[in-house]
Amino acid sequence: MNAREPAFIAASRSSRLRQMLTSTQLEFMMEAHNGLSARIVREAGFKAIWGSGLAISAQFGVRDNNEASWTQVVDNLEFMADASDLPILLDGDTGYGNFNNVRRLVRKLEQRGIAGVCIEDKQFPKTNSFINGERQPLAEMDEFCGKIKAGKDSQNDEDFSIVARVEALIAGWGMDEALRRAEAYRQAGADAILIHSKLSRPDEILEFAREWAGRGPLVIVPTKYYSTPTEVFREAGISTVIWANHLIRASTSAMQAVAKEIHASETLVDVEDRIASVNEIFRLQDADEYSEAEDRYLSASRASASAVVLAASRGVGLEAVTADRPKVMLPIAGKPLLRWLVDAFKKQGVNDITVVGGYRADAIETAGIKLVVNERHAETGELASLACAVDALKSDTVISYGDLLFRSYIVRDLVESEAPFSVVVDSSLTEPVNKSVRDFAWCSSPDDRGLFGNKVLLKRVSSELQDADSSEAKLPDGRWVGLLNVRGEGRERLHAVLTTLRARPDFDKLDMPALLNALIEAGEAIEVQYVHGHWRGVNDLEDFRRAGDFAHAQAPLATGAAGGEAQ
Ligand code: SPV
Ligand code: MG
Repeated sequence: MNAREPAFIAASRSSRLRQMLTSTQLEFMMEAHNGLSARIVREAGFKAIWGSGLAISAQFGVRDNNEASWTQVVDNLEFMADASDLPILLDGDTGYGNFNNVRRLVRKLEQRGIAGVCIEDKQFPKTNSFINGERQPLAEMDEFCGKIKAGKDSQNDEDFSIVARVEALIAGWGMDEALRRAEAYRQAGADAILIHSKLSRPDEILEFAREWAGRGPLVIVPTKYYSTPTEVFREAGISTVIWANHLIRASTSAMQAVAKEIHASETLVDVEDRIASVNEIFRLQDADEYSEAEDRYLSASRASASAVVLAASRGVGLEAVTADRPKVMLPIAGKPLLRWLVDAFKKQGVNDITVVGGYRADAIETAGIKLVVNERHAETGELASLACAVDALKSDTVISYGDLLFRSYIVRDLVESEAPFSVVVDSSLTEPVNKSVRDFAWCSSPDDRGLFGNKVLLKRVSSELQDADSSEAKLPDGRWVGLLNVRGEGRERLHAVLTTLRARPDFDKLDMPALLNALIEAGEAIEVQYVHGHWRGVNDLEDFRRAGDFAHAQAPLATGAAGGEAQ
């Protein structure tokens, strides 16, 4: 069983509707006309929905004259039944034809989980009872009884209900005719009688109820005699009251007022707080369930769907150009450094990008990214920033420094790696060319281009060339460029190691190499993807100056000097 399903088997919708009709207490049904309103009716606490012909026609923008075809109505009901688990009683007008159309209607309604149908004794195509009701021809009584019998004979679910609606009072045929018809319809098998009235007082309904004397459930629609206290219906022994059109009317007033106001004011500012928020719409659509399902079903098949970009620092050595922005917002060849990075990720299908800002996070452009802020950026290091984004590590994730430019194949190869952990190491940098070069990487074997494709593992990353713990001072095999891909089960292991590190008193000072080394110490294999140049880090003014040339060379149709040179 699905974990979301309740442990008990809930009564079917049709049996719940039947119970409402036959119960001795007064019950209520609220109109709905589409999936959203059906959900709203359920949330309001109603036990059943009236699938109003008037309201469904109106939301399609057509008249209540069978202008919408019966299949269009039934398709609409399917959305309503999907959006709400309440029983729905369809206002099936005259049954859309003769006995045969009623048979087919009942079967199709059952297939779509509709609990019952109400048919009225007028002729097809009908007109709403409140428009010249007295001019409308009634169906021949026996023919209508045949429709009821045909409907009852064709239902597979014994709880499916057919409600017979008597229009004799609407059409001016009098009380006796109304009672005569109601009795004939009861004997034909109707599960309840809907007695309709267009008077502003409930007199004829109450008289009918008295004469009817409890021979079967009575349903009423007090649209016109709305001011009658509900207690009067209860005392009259009515089974069910239908509030038949109040949601379509409520939404119409709201839409008219808001449309008029926005048109006149040419701004949204005055209406925003008075209408449902976009998030409320998402909630009614059950958007969270979609996100959960996406995590369950999509992430496994994606190479890598998300990235965390560490962008909290101002940039040591870049103070002259970062007074009003963090390093990642420095303009490189016409766009911010961060935008180059984000565009490169998006090009490889890494669309869910979380940027951890800190210094002047307010200046970070947030289009296409999620921004989280490490409020303690001034006194903390990279791992504290990463910890701010742990929620983003729900799918396969590339963790990246924010100050990188690279050729697109580097990210493509990284996200295609099957390993739980993989990093990019540049084998062209094995010596400290200047003080900003850091993150030297020692690997299980050097970059032997002849053995391209061989599995190489990371052994250690450090900014110190001399390894204090090692007896031999071996030259590094390259430099970690600041890209780590975490895939599949690697995510939980990274979480575990991060949790251990967080318990350390010096956690606030730890950087990404500390995480890589801790993973290795915990026994994790971190695969190395060697590159030879083809990337740039922006660590000082000199890097910043040269980054523009590199970026230009990556732009479409660039004629820059990227060539075969190791950029
Ligand atoms: C409907 O809601 O479409 C009805 C009720 O049939 S009434 O409009 O009152 O006829
Ligand atoms: Mg109707």
